[in-house]
Amino acid sequence: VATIQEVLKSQVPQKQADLLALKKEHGDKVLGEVTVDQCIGGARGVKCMLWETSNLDAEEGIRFRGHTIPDCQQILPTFKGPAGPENGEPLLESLFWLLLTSEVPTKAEVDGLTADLHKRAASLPSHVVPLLNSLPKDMHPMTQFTIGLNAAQTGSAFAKAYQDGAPKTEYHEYVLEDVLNVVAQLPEIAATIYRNVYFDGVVSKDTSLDYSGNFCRMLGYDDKGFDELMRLYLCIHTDHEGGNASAHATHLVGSTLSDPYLAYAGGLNALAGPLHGLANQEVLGWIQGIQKQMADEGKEVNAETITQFTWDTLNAKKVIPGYGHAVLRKTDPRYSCQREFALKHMPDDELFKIVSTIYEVMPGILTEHGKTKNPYPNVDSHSGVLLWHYGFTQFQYYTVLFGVSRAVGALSQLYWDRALGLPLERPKSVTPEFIKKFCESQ
Ligand code: AMX
Repeated sequence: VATIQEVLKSQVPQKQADLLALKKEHGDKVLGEVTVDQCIGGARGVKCMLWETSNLDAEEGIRFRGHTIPDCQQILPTFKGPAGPENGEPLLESLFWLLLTSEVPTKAEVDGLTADLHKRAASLPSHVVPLLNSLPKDMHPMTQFTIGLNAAQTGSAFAKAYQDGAPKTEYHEYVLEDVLNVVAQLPEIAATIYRNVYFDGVVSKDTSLDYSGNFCRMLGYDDKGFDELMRLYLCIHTDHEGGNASAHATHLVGSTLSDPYLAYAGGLNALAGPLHGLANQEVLGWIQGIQKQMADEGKEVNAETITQFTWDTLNAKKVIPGYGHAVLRKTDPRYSCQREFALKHMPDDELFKIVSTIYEVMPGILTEHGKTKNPYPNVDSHSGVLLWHYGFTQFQYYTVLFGVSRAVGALSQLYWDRALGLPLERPKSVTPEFIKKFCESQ
């Protein structure tokens, strides 16, 4: 059975040659132009970043190495073994393999990766958990998460190799070590925070399970339904092409040859913003806001009262969390697959019914409001209600789960950034005076 390191090693020379050939043949072609609106408006739609692992289509949504989420549910190995929805959701390790190598792994290969990650988890530096234990319980879990990951950076193989004078051509070998170690170590950092903030601080492992199952035990959940949810959750949050803030931040920081620990800590800080990953906590807060107000007013939460509450939010100049997207123009397939999961496992859940009613009315309201380019729900609109169903109600923590998953996509790409020798990222900025002068001279 091949290891992921062996598969990657055999792929690197060809990929390097392919990229060189692409540059040589097409290096001077124009991919697009940049308007003043785009320059001022957050570079929306500007094609200026290479990303291997996934691609996002505005209508169709995400493809991981060319595979949609429903494809992945058909072809990737599951906990029970062979691929296929009858055997449950894909394993995170299966998707990790696919994102890194672009190949669909066998169950034996995935099991090898699971065992390797369990082994690597034990190398979390011994000062990290005591440091996490010392943090104030009211510090936001995402802040604790980046502190934990930054602290684990003392174990970086790449940082050491760089100091020891490793040649450029070998960087990616050390980066791969770090990428695997970070992914392996994040569950313990994340679970320690959860157990510290909300419970007794005790983290128990079960390495007879897969990555997600073991993570659930570490968080303190022992429920096969929740294990399956976590497998799906961790798969769908991994990657969303390169331009989103967490992936882009990881890529940018890594381009300075910061090691994968520091680079992904940058990604986590971006994920912690309410317009990005923190939206999953905001959604639950928003729904609770409706529930409380309606309870106070003796009213039901239904299409009519949700509509009123939505307008109140919009009129207060706030966004509706979980709706809208910078690229997508249709319902996010990550939303749809979570909805499928809910319909299958919890069709009568009260909160799910509220989320469904929101989905019925929100696109119409946002369209009438007339601002957002995409009135449909994104991934964060649905994830919280599923967690809540299994008793995971500490929604201030939800973005940490997103962060465990996003590491897999952002760091798979970071491996290829170094294997392909991609350079320091450094776009050109311009002053308002420049724009004015330049445009007036046209
Ligand atoms: N509610 C209210 N207004 C919204 C809105 C929403 N859900 N989504 C967009 N708008 C507004 C914008 O604030 C902007 O208003 P402005 O002109 O006054 O500045 C206008 O509509 C145009 O925005 P856009 O081009 O449609 O979106 P964008 O690319 O600038 O931003 C996003 C995308 C996701 C930040 C935005 O849709 C938003 O704030 N959504 C709510 C937060 C959210 O769910 N974030 C999670 C996204 C997924 C993820 O990263 N995990």
